[in-house]
Amino acid sequence: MVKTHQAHAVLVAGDVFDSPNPPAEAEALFEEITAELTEEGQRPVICIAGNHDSPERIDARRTWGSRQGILMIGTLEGTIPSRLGRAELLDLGNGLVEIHHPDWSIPLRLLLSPYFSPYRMPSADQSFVDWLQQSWKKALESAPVSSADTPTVMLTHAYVGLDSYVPELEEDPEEKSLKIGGAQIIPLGAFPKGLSYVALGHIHRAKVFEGDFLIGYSGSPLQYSFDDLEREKGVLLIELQAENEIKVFHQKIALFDDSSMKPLLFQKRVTSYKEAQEAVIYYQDHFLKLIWGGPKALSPEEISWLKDRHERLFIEEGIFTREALLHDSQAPQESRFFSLEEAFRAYYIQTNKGKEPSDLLMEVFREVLRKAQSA
Ligand SMILES: [Mn+2]
Repeated sequence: MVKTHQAHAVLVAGDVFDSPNPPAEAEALFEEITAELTEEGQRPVICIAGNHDSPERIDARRTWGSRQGILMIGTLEGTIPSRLGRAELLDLGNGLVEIHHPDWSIPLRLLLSPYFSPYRMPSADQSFVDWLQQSWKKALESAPVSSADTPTVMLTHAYVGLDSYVPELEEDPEEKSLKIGGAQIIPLGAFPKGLSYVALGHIHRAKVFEGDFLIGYSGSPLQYSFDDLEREKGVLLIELQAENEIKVFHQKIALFDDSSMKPLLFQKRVTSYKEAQEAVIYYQDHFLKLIWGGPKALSPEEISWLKDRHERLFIEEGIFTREALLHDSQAPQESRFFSLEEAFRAYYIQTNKGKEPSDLLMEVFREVLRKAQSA
């Protein structure tokens, strides 16, 4: 993709990893991919930490990829390497850097603002947003004046809230929320003037806000959960043009247009056991969620048949209402769904993305049930 569209640089707005302590396998994959993206130092790859990352761990790689063209920033402390593959990197302070690449017609300024937990704020005298805003302003204002044709792009990981009620973005369920309590919601108006573009990370769906300048979430390039089924996964291609004034264009590049990439997840509603069996065979190579819409619940034998044939299968059973069951003359009087235990199990599966409750949880539930019934 970077080759097809001749991207000059790749910006990764976090999260880099899913956890503060990523497994070795994830780190190896990351190293492999970034190395491929840079094409031997040709194309800078700049990553900042997100809320899932350990800032210190990302910082530990600050100089690791300098010769290859990879810059990783976890915090605003510490020194910035002076090289980025074939490019020269100038540290202008407070997260502002300037990249000079021998093949580029203009330099690029980047305001790097890795995710910062409000718990780390030096003092409580200011609101988190005010404090962030001040640090961004400080970075831009204390830097030497740039030539008029140097664009400044900001890279940050944040939940952007809307000043006026443009439809709100939903955070993805598997993301650690940044909007609970409201302290970490960054209003669109908080971003400093003088930027050409703000590249945001955190929300899995692509979204570009147009105002004084563009502010955009590229969204995650891949699907990460069954709540993330949108097939329009990809990246944003930002084109910065400097001819007296800076023009910015953006274009959404869908990953699945590239034939080597396939969607990972499928969700399918089935209404008969036969349909469920067919889906399980057909979608062997994917994560599959079957939403069961049949007239009565799948039997434990049917469920185990399906699960035995698919390693990455999730089954979501609807809760059957008492009425629906009574109307179904086929339903035996002592239907499984009349038991509270089964209703709880079905509810659990429905609200936990197809995950079965653990034996321990079911045991606790039965215990509570016994106490309630004997009370
Ligand atoms: Mn995040």
